Amino acid sequence: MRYRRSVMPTLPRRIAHLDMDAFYASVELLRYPELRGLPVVIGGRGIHQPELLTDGSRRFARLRDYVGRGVITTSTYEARALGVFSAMGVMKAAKLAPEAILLPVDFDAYRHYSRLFKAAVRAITPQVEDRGIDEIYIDLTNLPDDTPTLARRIKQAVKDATGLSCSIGISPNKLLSKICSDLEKPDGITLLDEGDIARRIWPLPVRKINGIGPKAGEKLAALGIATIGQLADAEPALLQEHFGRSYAEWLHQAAHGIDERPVVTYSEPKSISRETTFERDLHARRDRALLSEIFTRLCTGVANDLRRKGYLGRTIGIKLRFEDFRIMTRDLTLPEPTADPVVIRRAAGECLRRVPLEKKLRLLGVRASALSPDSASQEAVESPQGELPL
Ligand code: TTP
Ligand code: MG
Ligand code: MG
Repeated sequence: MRYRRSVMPTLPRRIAHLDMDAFYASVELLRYPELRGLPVVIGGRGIHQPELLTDGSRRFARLRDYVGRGVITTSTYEARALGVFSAMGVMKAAKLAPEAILLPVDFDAYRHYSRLFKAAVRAITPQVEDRGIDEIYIDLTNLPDDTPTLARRIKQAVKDATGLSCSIGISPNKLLSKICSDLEKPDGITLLDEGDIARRIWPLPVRKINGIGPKAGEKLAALGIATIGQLADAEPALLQEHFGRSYAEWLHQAAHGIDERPVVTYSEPKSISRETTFERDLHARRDRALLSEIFTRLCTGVANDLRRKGYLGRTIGIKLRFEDFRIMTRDLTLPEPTADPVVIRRAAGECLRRVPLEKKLRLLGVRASALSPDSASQEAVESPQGELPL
């Protein structure tokens, strides 16, 4: 006997793509607010670090001072107005905008703000797909509010958490939303449904479709296909001849704004741990010095992992495996969450004292759980030194 699948009314999908505005440059402007409104380029090295002068002001490097083969990671919109964009050689950019400010790249800072903005959105909904340092997809379908309200709320949450602006595109799928988020940058909200495809999407160049790279773009251009609309009109047989069946089918669907891919969420880690199996079984007393060294290294490793991933842990635990393979765990919960290696080492040490250690040990592990995102950064950014807490 066959059962019919129960028919649930499915809501039309509402998928958002959020992309931070001039991301690396905007993070730098948080610590150097005096550069707001100026053409600023990120792509320098350590020697281009701003110099703090005795009167408290800073001296910044200029593009014209640059010698070398580096490329620009990004630029402020003021620099873009002068023709300076991502991936351009810095020396070439210096010809276009010699007076533009040049700052060195600080990936740790950008990763830190990346975690902050993503955590802010995840506090609104966990339906978030991470797509790299400055962008995410968000599935809004099952949220109760209307789409413009949600878009404003998400942008405000990102602003409150980071001080940064972003642009959001919302449509029935990821493909269209990715295109949309770029249409009204910076600080934009672009809503689009199927009825808008012909007017807003078809006039755009084919390269605006995520998945049509420089090579496919050139091949399409050679076929006289420049816009998404022309691609939508192209003969399927012609596309198949030049691109093979599956890519040709995808091109056709993409040009018609069809994309069924789901938003793939990633769940936050529940714990972060490090463990090691010893080369030979160790005795708690006789191998005390070595055990202590390994134990400290594990704690430092957990602390570093927490910091790198942007979490604090409140519960610290240990795991032991004895020579007879029995496993024992102990943990304790701290009054405050931490990523401090000294605090973690002390807590783990207390756990260890609660274990009888007559037998030899095969394995030792340290774990931090009850994780929370580490958002203790804003104060430091606003501190007079302007140093990021990294
Ligand atoms: P993007 O989102 O492409 O650019 P953006 O955030 O700087 O500017 P927009 O307002 O147009 O979104 O990239 C995000 C970050 O990735 C960017 O700030 C720097 C880095 N990046 C590179 O390092 N090299 C590149 O070629 C690009 C495109 C980006
Ligand atoms: Mg961006
Ligand atoms: Mg981006």
